[in-house]
Amino acid sequence: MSVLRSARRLAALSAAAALLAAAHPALAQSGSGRQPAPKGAEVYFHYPLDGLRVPERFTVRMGLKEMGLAPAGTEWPNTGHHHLLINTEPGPPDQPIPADYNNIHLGNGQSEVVVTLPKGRHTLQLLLGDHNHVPHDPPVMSRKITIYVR
Ligand SMILES: [Cu+2]
Repeated sequence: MSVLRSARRLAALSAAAALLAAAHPALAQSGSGRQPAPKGAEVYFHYPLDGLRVPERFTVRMGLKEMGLAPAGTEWPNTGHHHLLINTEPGPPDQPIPADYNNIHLGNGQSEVVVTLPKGRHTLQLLLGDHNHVPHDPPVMSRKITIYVR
């Protein structure tokens, strides 16, 4: 997808989210300024699992309980999109998750992503973000796993 098309799509999604928020005041953010996470919400790895040896190119598969996936920019209760944190720590929970080589946004609502990593030890962690890429309250986050690329 071209950058322009992406920008147009984002603008359209943001406009849709604004309309939804206007039509449904209950969708407004919680007192913390962050979207509330429902009780029992959990994000986890289907693959790889902690301690696994993997090839340089592999697919990370994610699971989510008690919440749904939505594209970034779509404000809808109890939804979010996945972020894969590679060899990094989560930032402050009230700040948007950065977008860089260590923080992969699955902004179309995907539940899997192909990654290529150099040989050696790496850590992976999942963190759900809301329509604005901000973690929920409390954050919906997996534990950090270690994998070995061979
Ligand atoms: Cu994001």
